[in-house]
Amino acid sequence: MSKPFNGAVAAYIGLGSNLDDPIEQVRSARADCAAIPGVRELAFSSLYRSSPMGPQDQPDYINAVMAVATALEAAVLLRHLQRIEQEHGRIRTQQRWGARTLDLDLLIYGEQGIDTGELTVPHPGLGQRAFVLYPLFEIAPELVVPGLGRIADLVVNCPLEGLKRID
Ligand code: PH2
Ligand code: MG
Ligand code: MG
Repeated sequence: MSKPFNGAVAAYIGLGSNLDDPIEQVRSARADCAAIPGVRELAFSSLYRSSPMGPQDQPDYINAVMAVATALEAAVLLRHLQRIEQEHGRIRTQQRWGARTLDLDLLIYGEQGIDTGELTVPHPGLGQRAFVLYPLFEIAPELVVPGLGRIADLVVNCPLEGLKRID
């Protein structure tokens, strides 16, 4: 993985989709994220397939993790991620953990712990979710997750739960 440019922060974005050609959703979302002004891609994981966490009456998910260098503040980056979700036809429903065309989660933003009403970083649940931890470990095996510790330790304590790398 290449290094962030001067003054930039290394951030990690979790991508997920289980509707409307999920592989293509994730691939094109990668390009959309890399095209955000003030963002540069550092690394992108393989794509992974997993059964849904949450309601089971929905299709399998495709997940990946992207590392970026960014000069944007976390809240501004989040706003761009929400815009891209909208552009991918994301419909927000009342159902928790329901199916979606595209989910972009700001997983980690430098060393920062952020907890405002709209944004919690590191992302809650990151430490327990195989579909986040394994792709993250693939691209950043030396990473220390703020507040949670070494990614290598998190991964060994997280069962694969049927997660499969698909490329
Ligand atoms: N995202 C959800 C709900 N359930 N399950 C998998 N396997 N992967 C996801 O990305 C996922 C999920 C809501 O964000
Ligand atoms: Mg999510
Ligand atoms: Mg989300």
